[in-house]
Amino acid sequence: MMTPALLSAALMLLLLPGSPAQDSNQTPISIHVTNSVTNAPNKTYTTFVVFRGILLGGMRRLQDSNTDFKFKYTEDPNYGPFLTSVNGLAGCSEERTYWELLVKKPDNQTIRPDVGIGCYIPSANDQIILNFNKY
Ligand code: B12
Ligand SMILES: *[C@@H]1O[C@H](CO)[C@@H](O)[C@H](O)[C@H]1NC(C)=O
Ligand SMILES: *[C@@H]1O[C@H](CO)[C@@H](O)[C@H](O)[C@H]1NC(C)=O
Repeated sequence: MMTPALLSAALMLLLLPGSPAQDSNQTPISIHVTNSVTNAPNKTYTTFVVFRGILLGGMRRLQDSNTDFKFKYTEDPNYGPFLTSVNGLAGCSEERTYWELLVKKPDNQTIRPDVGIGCYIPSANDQIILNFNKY
């Protein structure tokens, strides 16, 4: 049973920040973690980027606010941040697995950006798909 105090605290959590889509300087996106190799269940999160902000910023914001979402990346000297691991699952060159970046646009078209998480600038309501895949 929830005490009234706990209940109102829980309500505050629902009503305060964390639902950022309302503010006009925030570009709402969702992040979907999918797995084409093992068909593990999909995970969906919502976050936002600032005006013309990069995807990596939205991913950091999500990681800071949601203990259920974690990622790691390395710094490539030429292309910048390379996503190496999501929610504890890492790509592996021996197994030829990696985290692929896909984006489902509001018109339902899925694109495969020709840049990584440090260069992609999401549009409002982009569904970012981080898909564990083989190459
Ligand atoms: C092979 C390859 C890959 C392989 C690399 C693994 C491997 N062991 O082979 C895999 C399939 C993993 C891959 C993934 C991606 N790649 Co790639 N890849 C290439 C390719 C064809 C050759 C790279 C290479 O072997 N160079 C020779 C070696 C000796 O040099 P190297 O510096 O050690 O190469 C490393 C880097 O290129 C790095 N790398 C590869 N791709 C990417 C992408 C990003 C964003 C980063 C930071 C690093 C990186 O991995 C290589 C091996 O360690 C190049 C195009 C080209 N012809 O150069 C594209 C290329 C580098 N990739 C590109 C892209 C966009 C991606 C993805 C973002 C695609 C996607 N939408 O998912 C993802 C990365 C997502 C993530 N996890 O962050 C772009 C980068 C452009 C940019 N300015 O960001 C390129 C230039 C192709 C293009 N579309 O124009 N890629
Ligand atoms: C998981 O996401 C992928 C890629 O968007 C989709 O094709 C698949 O149908 C989804 N699976 C489930 C169970 O929703
Ligand atoms: C995209 O797909 C969803 C779910 O299938 C559907 O409800 C929506 O109308 C589609 N949007 C467009 C622009 O086709």
